[in-house]
Amino acid sequence: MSQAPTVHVESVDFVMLYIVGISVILLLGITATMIYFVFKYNRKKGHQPVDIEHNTALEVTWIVIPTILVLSMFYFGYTSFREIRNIPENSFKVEVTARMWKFSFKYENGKQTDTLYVPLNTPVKLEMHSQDVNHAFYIPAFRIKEDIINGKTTYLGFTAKEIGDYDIACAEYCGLNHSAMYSMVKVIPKDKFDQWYNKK
Ligand SMILES: [Cu+2]
Repeated sequence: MSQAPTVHVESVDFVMLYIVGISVILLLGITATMIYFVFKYNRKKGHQPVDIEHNTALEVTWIVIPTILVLSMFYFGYTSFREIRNIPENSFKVEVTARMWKFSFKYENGKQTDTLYVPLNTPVKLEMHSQDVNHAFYIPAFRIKEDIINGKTTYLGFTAKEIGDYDIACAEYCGLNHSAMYSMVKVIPKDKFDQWYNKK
């Protein structure tokens, strides 16, 4: 298997697996217990029910364990979110413009493209704005997504670790051709990128 295309992939995938894993264990455990109780405690003829008022040990358990689980989900989610939002100051900046129904990219030297070109192993900061309605910038392979809101600049950052072409999609319904609003990010080696970037 090839390396993950950005460092965010592993932490986002870990949080995803962690939450889904816990949910599956709980779903199976609760369903099995429920079915078992249906048979064990079904009402039998002549049975006198016992009135149980409370059980401190049980109540403490079902408060403490779920609280720890939920807090741990928050912790892993928050630390990976912080990692994604922590964009180095010296990042290579690209201005992203979204409009119905395409993205365009403008670089600091004035170059403009419909496909996003970025150098390998270099932190990139996307400064995004919309010319019309709300859109969202999504690179599934990098596990990053952010809204692009009219009248406001939002941003995203990543450092590509693997050469390749990756899809960019609009992830906010923005009208008739929303489903066709795709672009591509091309990650290329630094020397090749510089060649392309400095070509008039
Ligand atoms: Cu859109």
